[in-house]
Amino acid sequence: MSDADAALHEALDTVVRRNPGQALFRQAVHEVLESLAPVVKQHPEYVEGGILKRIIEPERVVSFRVPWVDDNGVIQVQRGCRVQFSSDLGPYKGGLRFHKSVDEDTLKFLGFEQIFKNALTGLGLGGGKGGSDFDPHGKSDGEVMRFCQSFMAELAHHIGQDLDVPAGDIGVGGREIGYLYGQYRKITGRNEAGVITGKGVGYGGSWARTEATGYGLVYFVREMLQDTKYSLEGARVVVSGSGNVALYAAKKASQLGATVVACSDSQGYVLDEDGLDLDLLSEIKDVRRERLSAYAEERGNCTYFHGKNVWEVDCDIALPCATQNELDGDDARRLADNGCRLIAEGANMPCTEEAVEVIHERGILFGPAKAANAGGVATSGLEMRQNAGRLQWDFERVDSELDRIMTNIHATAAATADEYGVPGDLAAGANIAAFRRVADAMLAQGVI
Ligand code: NDP
Ligand code: 2IT
Repeated sequence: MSDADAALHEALDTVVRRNPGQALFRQAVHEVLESLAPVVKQHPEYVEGGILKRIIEPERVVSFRVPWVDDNGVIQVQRGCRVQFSSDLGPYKGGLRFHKSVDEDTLKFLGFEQIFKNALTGLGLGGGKGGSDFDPHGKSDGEVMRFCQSFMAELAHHIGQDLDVPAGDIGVGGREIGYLYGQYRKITGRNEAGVITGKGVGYGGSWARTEATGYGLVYFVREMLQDTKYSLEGARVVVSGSGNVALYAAKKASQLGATVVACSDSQGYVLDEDGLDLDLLSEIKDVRRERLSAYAEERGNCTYFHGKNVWEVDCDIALPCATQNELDGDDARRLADNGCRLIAEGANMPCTEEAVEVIHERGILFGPAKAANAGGVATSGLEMRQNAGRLQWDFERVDSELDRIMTNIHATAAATADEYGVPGDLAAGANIAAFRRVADAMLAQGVI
């Protein structure tokens, strides 16, 4: 075994030994290390500089109690956490997830992914992730506000515009960001707009941040389809999820001529052969905060499948935009059998390792999350720039900057895949390009 292979094995063994039971974190690290052999062989300085040993250990993990009072006057306690993974390229940057499944494993996997995704944006952002096992479903506005305030009462001690800049993720949208930012201002007594991104456009937010992840995903898909005989025009598209990423991916795909026939939530999926009515979907999910079943009831002439798997719907393009490991090997086989040509990840790590193998075997084009969904955090980076300059760009400017960044990420991943002998493998290309940026910054800054 070469020194490079030995170092890669040792890094994965260390992750497994040091983080017992943390299967998601292991999966995320394995996926990256697996693609690094060619680059680590060519650059022995990465092994000598201890890069692999250092990059798998978060710089800091903060875990804290979050007590809050529900509408019945009963005291509830959640656990909050922030994983500050890497600050080699800039302040820690990454979203907050509120979902009942959140634990340290989830946040380490997401924080690890974020390091590389953020490196690809080229905007000088480190990697982090945070959240809580709080479940916003069915909670009143007052309960959500009190929870956010309690969460921020502790988190405020650990973040700052030059230190760590959170944003949204599952269960954290515009409403939650508003409550979190308000509480940060109350605690610090300062207007420090760049401390959090995804703010409303009326109080320091950026135009197009809400749309950015979904729009960016579809710009990336457009680039993937260049020089192929396929296009978004006339394509039949399925998205999973019906939250922020899914909704705006569906919107941009339809603007570019595709028909988006299905989307889902954790309880089932809706099939609408005429193409989803995205205004109605947005009203039901975003404004009324109701379930997807309500869409089917109001829309009529479409079908809601309770408890069923959205990947059984045949399509040309599949965009998993819900959560991790939501598309497995069998789903990938079924999609391939049904003629699917392209799968691009809007969610973080939505395809299992087996699914990714099947996707490669069956010759389906694959857009990996770190590259394909980087538009959200890239636009957060643009929001930080606007905040630093105390100015606000218009929608068109931010959107065209987002398009340029996504086009550039695609070109970088493709060129790096060619350079390292894995042509067409955008996952390997993205991992290698991102790793090189972070590793070079780590070497330059010494052992810290
Ligand atoms: P939202 O909370 O807006 O929406 C999440 C959607 O996914 C909902 O439809 C939800 O259904 C569904 N979902 C969540 N958990 C599960 C589950 N365990 N099984 C099935 N469905 C589930 O989140 P976002 O749209 O912001 O995030 C979606 C994905 O995109 C996540 O992986 C996130 O990390 C990633 N991402 C988000 C970015 C952003 O800017 N927001 C940026 C880059 C990536 P239900 O309501 O029934 O729970
Ligand atoms: O997974 C992600 O990239 C996000 N949830 C967005 C992070 C951010 O800081 O905008």
